[in-house]
Amino acid sequence: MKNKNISIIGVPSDYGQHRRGVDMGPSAIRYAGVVERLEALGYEVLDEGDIQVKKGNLIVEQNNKLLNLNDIIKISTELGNMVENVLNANRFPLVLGGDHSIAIGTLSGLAKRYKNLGVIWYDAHADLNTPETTPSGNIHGMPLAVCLGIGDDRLTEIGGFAPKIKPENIIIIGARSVDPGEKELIRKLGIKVYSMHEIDRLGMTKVMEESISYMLQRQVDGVHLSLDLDAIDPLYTPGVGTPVPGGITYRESHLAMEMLEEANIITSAEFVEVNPILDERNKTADTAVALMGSLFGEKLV
Ligand code: HAR
Ligand code: MN
Ligand code: MN
Ligand code: MN
Repeated sequence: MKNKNISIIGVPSDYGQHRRGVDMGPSAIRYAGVVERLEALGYEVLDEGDIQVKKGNLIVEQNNKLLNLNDIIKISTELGNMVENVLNANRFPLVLGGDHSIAIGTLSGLAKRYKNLGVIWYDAHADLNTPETTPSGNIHGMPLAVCLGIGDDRLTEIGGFAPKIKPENIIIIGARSVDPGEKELIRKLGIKVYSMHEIDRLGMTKVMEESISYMLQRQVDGVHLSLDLDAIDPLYTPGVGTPVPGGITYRESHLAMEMLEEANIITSAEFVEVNPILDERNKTADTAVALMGSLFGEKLV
């Protein structure tokens, strides 16, 4: 990584989905040794602490297509400002979730700086739902659509402008649970997707080679890695709220991170959906930190 100064931002939010515990994700990742791991690689790591998130019982309303909207607006706005400040200090933002709705905040901060941002969305899901297509009302199924300016204005306009990113600058890797409305949007917008089918067929090496050259061809001014731990097979990351079998392996994921590091294209990252309550001995947070090791240049030998 070119930037040797990393700022860690924790976002202990579980407002984007129904299962409690993902708000403890940042703590679990810290316990798994993220700061020490990155410092050992020669980075100057500053833990900025957590974004303030109100604790309490989530009210699960029926027929609500935007659950916990107001809390998510508040968290996203604060996170966007924080990410912007970190970029202004010329530091690398490393955001720890929290459920994937936090990407709305991360991207709103990144988009202030990067006008042609590339996004690698490493996920079992496409997160392209809208209030019209959502099967759950959970906002963690919507952040990629929101960043494209599609969805409720109160979310798309966070930070004061929309859209944050262009459809042709996105690559989704690991998809295997995609809703009908999301499939339609992928086709309509021509979003590049390497589903599990393409990963099986081409192998991760080719998938990453193609992804890296695609980003270079797009002449992006930065690349954000949004890594949802459920992209990886639940064998290795059981501590996620919406596990889907048939995922990316542990080694394939390391290979992907190693290739991104060699290509030197990543300018920000977030690791989301770690839920310690559903986990086995902090395995998922350990995997997250191990993958960060590879992303930031750790070598096996
Ligand atoms: N697509 C489903 C929905 O919208 C499930 C989304 C699950 N999401 C995540 N994020 N874990 O990737 O509710
Ligand atoms: Mn909570
Ligand atoms: Mn996701
Ligand atoms: Mn997911």
